[in-house]
Amino acid sequence: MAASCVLKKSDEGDAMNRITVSAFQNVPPFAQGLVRDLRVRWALEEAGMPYEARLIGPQDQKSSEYRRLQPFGQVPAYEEDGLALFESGAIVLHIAGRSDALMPPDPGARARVTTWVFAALNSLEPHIQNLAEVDLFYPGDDWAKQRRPALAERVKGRLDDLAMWLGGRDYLEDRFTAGDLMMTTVLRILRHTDLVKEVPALEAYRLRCEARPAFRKALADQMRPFAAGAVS
Ligand SMILES: N[C@@H](CCC(=O)N[C@@H](CS)C(=O)NCC(=O)O)C(=O)O
Repeated sequence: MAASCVLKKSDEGDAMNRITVSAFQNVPPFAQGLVRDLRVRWALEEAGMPYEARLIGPQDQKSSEYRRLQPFGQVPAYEEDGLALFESGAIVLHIAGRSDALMPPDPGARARVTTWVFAALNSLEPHIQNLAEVDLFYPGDDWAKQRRPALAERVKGRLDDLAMWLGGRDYLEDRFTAGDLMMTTVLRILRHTDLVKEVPALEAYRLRCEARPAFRKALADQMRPFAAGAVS
């Protein structure tokens, strides 16, 4: 493991044995409830692992101290016992590896969970994110108007494929796992559209996962600083 991924003893201080997750002090309304620390908070709640949020702003994002935790200055970054991780998928899988609540003990079933986490992040999120960026950041631009139909078609195709997989089942596998957690947070990125609502099985799946107490708690904890009007 690269030295920059492991905090030295002298850096640990009272952070020893504590889990810390970075999150933004404030974000615009379109991003509230979508920031990717939600995935990590949710996983920790499902696993029953206490943590502290480290709220950061633009200056922190640029600092060399924070870049040691997250090379791109993004959230979430995760610190635990001298270990520093970034990338929400990697962090969720790390947590899932330690909790049956997110990943069953059978090796084959664990590999299936990993597969679904990658599917959410590689096969759905890029298309969904591209569409969301066009809609949210460039709605009036001619190039965006020309590009949007093709992006939306690609997303619809993926959503239909996912609904076909789900068929009549409640979760991607035979129970809730980290794969469902990740998939739900990816589907949420489409909340400014009706694309998920238009596929009733997927909408029911999203609502089923979001009804979990761990999700409600994680979401409330992400939103609280925004509601309090924290400034960065
Ligand atoms: N692939 C990364 C993406 C992280 C990411 O995009 N974070 C956003 C918030 S949701 C961020 O920090 N944006 C600010 C920036 O990129 O400067 C992950 O899943 O952790």
